[in-house]
Amino acid sequence: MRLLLLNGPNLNLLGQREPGLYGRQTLEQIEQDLNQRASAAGVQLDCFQSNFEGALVERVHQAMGEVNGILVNAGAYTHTSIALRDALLGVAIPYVELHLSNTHARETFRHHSFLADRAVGVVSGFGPFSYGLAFDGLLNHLRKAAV
Ligand code: CA2
Repeated sequence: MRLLLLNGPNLNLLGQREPGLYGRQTLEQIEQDLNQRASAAGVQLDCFQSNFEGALVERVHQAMGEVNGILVNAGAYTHTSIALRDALLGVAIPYVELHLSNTHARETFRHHSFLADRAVGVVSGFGPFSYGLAFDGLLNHLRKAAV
């Protein structure tokens, strides 16, 4: 089993700014924690972060035929990117959308997601713990589907 973790714009700043909103863990620490969870579960995890929409789209294309599932925190592109939605639907890889913050408790422009309606599920509001919850949810979904 191979999973891909995708992080979108500004998430490379995690741990350095706005700890009240996004927590104190850096993206590197979050990726390390998730990698530990993955190896304990016998799963291979690839991690990719970009501030560029096209780079995220291309990484999704690369995943086609190689990856069983995608964990995606698309950051602000969640609320704007039809291109990322089209890429995820185009490769037909099951994905879980996740957010550190509860986007529904924030500005109204964060309430809409271009990814959520076709996701296996959405996890939002648990800080860095959202990544672990999303990982468990996706893995459970994929293992159930494989039986
Ligand atoms: O809550 C989330 O995970 C978000 O995806 C974070 C995005 C935001 O646009 C989404 O609405 C919800 C913003 C990521 C910005 O990350 C920063 C981290 C540290 C300092 C500044 C920005």
